[in-house]
Amino acid sequence: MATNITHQLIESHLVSGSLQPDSEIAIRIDQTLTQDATGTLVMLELEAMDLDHARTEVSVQYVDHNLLQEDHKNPDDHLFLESAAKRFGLWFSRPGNGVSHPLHQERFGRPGATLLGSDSHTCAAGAIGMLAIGAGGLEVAMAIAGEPFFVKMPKVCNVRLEGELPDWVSAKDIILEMLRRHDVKGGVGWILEYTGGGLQGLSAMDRHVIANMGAELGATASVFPSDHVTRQFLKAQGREQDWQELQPGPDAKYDREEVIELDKLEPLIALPTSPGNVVPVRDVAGEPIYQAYVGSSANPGYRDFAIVAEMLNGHRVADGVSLDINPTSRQILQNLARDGHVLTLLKAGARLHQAGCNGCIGMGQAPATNRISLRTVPRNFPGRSGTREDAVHLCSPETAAASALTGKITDPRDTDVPCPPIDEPQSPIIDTGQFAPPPEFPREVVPELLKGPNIQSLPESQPLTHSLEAKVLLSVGDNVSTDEIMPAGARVLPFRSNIPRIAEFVYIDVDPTYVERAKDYEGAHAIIGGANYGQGSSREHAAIAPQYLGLRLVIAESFARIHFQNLVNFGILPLTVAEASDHIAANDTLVIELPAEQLRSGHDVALLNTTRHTKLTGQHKLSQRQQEVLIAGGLIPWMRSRKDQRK
Ligand code: MIC
Repeated sequence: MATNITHQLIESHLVSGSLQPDSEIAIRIDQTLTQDATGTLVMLELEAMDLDHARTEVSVQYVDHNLLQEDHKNPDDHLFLESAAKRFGLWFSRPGNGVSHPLHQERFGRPGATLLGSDSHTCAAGAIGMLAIGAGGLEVAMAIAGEPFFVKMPKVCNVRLEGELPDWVSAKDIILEMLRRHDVKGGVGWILEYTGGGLQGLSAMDRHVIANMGAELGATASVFPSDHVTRQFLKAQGREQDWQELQPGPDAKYDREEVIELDKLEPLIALPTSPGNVVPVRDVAGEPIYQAYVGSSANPGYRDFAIVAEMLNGHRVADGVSLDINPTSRQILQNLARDGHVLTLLKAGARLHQAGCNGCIGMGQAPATNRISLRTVPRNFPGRSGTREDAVHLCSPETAAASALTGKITDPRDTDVPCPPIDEPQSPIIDTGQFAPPPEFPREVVPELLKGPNIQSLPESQPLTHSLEAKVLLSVGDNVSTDEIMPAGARVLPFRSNIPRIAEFVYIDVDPTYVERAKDYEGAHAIIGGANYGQGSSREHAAIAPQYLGLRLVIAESFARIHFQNLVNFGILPLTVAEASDHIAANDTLVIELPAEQLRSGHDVALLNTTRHTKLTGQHKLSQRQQEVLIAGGLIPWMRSRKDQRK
């Protein structure tokens, strides 16, 4: 199978392992990206590792999430990150410069390279023929330090795009079609490789839209070929020299193949509260809306804003609708301004926000209670918008604009405005002014990191003891997202550098008594989950904060890839037990005797439910390396012990 693009990318970066699906491989990482909401911990981790200088080809620290400066916390973090970028030799993208993913694709991404990012949407860079993977911050810190990245070898699915998109249907509808077919866990353990004649009509930023939301399918990565479209994109960005061709070989083989006939697609929409709840827009047309929101890494391109402007040209948004425009980068904003689209949007009544993630992660622009918000963002997990009783629907910019015009959910094919042809500008304004390059001699420039009072060191974790006893403090259902475990939003995000404080918010909207109960209970505790536990974001806070509260064991039917690794990295044992909730309930006490020995000796782990006096068998899917990490109490103590052994 060596000739599909995915295998070409993996083989050229393989440090250890083989391409056997499900076995552990280690790959060399060329580039990393970190953003502020996860990056502060990464920088603290680099400090703990005493790193002298980034060992990658390019590492970039972006500030795009925590932009609201309500008090000292977020700006203190910005200064801390700037000092850390200088100290460790990273590029720094200043607050307001824009969202990491499109910026990275424009400025640094290159076909054929690997990218690891502490953000689940890092996979967006697959749009230009990169192997781009989202991971927990600690693994990105290791990659910055020059260590390889370990991952289970995924299977490769070929998604062939055939034909041409009809008017009013765009890239977002393609990825929503994938979510309609496979739901939020259909991609777990897979890399999706897109090929086919339909690619010709998709720009590099259209491909970004599709690759980005591969995260919502749970896929390890999404990969596109690097072709003349990619070359044109890099040329327009003044980086044609970074282009190289990347195509599947003539006999490329795949573990699975599927076809999307683009001409047959229609506008789609994901209903609350899951990106997998996809239906045709016409099924829900007519529902009154409160907000239409355009922007985020899921629809970041110039055309995604320009088409909205063209549709609104000469019109005004319906009374009572808030049209929120969130430009993804200052560069795109400048191009939209140059071409008159900003003025058109403002005249139509749009509210213009600064370039960044903003409301996509609940950092402002929360919708009113129970009112429908149509968003071009990637996620609509419960409460993620910042409003507990929210009703966020995910759709294309065309559907958002058509609905903003009428005030109700509207299939864009039913508007009386003509479908405007929009192309990406061939000679865009290029703005690199908000990127600070790494200094030549980092350590000399910033000997000490600038830490505001809200920045606290990471709590220590403990090795596995000879017997693990844990009381079940919470039982949750299927597809619980990290947004539910560790909420984001303007209220919580400012504590991303302060684990004791952010721990106060763990599971707050699911069970507001959990934190108090965990604190009152002196011993270790367990959580029972359903299928796809921990889907969504890469935030390691969803593991570290509960660990700080005493979580040592999670039993679920299955786990999302990044969260599973984050649990291991912070010494929390993830086990699967079939129909766990039939055998274990809240308040039961579970005991695992000699856990280290059991993990090392096979994939079955004997569990005792001492409340019900029953014996259960759990399974673990840990590689040998993951077992040792877990037994040591997590990745940091494991690294320390390896260092000590070498002395
Ligand atoms: C997200 O979409 O949830 C984010 C913001 O990109 C996160 C990162 C975070 O939690 O800080 C992600 O997906 O990794």
